[in-house]
Amino acid sequence: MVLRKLPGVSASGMGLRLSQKFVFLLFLSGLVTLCFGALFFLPDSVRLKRIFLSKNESPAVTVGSENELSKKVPGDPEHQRAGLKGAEANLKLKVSRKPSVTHGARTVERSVGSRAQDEWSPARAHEPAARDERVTAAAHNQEHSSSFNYEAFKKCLLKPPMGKDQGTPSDSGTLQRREKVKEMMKFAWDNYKLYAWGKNELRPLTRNGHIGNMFGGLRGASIVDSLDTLYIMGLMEEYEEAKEWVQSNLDLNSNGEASLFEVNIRYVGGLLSAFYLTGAEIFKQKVLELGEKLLPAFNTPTGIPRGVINLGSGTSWSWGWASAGSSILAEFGTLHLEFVHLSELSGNPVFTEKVMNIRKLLDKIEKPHGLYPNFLSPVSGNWVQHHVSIGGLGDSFYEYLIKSFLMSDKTDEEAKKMYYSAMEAIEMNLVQKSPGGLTYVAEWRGGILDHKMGHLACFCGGMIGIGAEDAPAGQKQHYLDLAGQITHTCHESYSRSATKLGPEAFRFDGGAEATATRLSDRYYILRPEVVESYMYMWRLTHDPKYREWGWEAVEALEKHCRVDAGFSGIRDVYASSDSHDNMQQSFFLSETLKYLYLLFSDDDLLPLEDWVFNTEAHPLPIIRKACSTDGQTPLE
Ligand code: DMJ
Repeated sequence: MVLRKLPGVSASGMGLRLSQKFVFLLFLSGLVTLCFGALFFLPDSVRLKRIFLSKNESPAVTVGSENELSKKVPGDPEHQRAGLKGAEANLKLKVSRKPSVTHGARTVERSVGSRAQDEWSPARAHEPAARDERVTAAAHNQEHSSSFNYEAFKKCLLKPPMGKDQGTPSDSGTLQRREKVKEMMKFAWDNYKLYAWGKNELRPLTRNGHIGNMFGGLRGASIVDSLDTLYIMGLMEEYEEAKEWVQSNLDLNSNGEASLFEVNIRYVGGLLSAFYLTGAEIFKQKVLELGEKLLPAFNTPTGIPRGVINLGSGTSWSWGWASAGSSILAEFGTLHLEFVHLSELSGNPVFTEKVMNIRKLLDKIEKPHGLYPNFLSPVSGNWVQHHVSIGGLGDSFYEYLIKSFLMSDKTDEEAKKMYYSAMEAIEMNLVQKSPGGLTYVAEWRGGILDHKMGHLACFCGGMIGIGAEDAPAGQKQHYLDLAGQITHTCHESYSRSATKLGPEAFRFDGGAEATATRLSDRYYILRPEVVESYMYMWRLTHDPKYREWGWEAVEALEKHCRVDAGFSGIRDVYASSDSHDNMQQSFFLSETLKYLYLLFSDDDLLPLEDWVFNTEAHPLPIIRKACSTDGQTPLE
């Protein structure tokens, strides 16, 4: 090769300069590679975040994609259960994985959200900040939790939790119905015990257990979810078995990815209730241990937790199906009741601080038409998408506002104010009357109404009912009427089907009146929301129709969902022959059967003057300031 001579530069001189440059460049790139390499190969790869992101930032790791989501059949239990399936493997491959469709949550929504933006390889090691916080909380809990005085707490209750006679109704017809519900619980429990003991749910057709991925490797969801139901129903042998399992087998040292929301409402809620009802120390010990493990989820720039947390490392992620790495209103808005009780039991304010921070942010942020959209960025603290719903993705946030007010012995004025202004906005923008005269709550997408109501949204009859008492002047009757009308509509969605069970979603357009128009909305997975509203409306009005409607539901469950080895959801409530989904959901034991049992009991069983139910129907006591925390000054 002939080198053309550059002016003033000899051939050998030019060669020297070129090789010098080459060596220099080589050195430079080596240096850069070394620096980055060192960072990546440090045992804690999270260090990168501390260099490139702000102090509390932890990168959004997306799990799943909307495209994958829409390929699955929503009624398919595998789809509903998909959750974090294959999470570990997929994350290692850095690919989008199956979405979380936490069927059990009111956050279930299959068609919203866009493919989330970033895909990160998550940190596998402990994040030191998370670890430190856990260690501090654990130390604090150990030091202070023994100061919670259970006997003093009991004296603070206005009435005995179990009523004067376990809520036994005086008329024999109602008693017989209640006995039937108890028998259903025993049947569901016995089969779970026989075929799925220690697993999360029973698969009644194949007679085996299901573990799933929602609980981050925790086991025994049906056991923890059932503790209080068994106790309330007086199934004491079964309750003792459940307690013994918690004592000997509930291992909280799992290392999987869990839905923060699901673990909170089922495990934290279940253990808290079991402790408050029975006083058994083991439940308090376990729930405080679990509460500590959830704390790192709040380590985001805003303190709004992400949806998924690794219970081992404390690292958290956003759901892949959630718009642009956002967090879900119904998930981060459904922690308040349990976290306040964690502080109450531990004497450690950190739990309350975390949820109060969420509350403050939501109170301050601008709301379109006074409405709360379902997706919020945990990084910027801004809404990500203007989809509003009192059903999936939004629901229990509203429920926890009014229940926080009630649980605070009506002292939490902020929760009260936020609840009633949210209700006003909902009434103004979402509440509709169908051509046939049915009142329903539509969904809102950037100002456009979607005339559908999900089964999940049917809880709001009960919620609006219990909120009526403290409504702004002159509105009490209005709210009671609205609660009654919505509960009536939800009952219609049941009575218009062949099975007398309601579909997952029903519509009010194209001539539909409370019926599902899409095949994919026709399933029923043993959900509680409709009977939940019957129970509250019964307590508030004593209108016998609510007990009749509850009994219709019992008969339909017996006819269509009872199989040889438990209860199962069905795929089509309009079909003349049943196709079962092979899943006995844990919320069937914790909620559906508990609400039915309470519906046929006297009001003094878990009186509403003393108890609020979390969104998984676990009763939590109202905190009376005079008796709070130190437990020293009980009301007499
Ligand atoms: C339950 O896990 C809870 O009620 C939750 O708030 C919503 N979904 C299920 C029951 O449908």
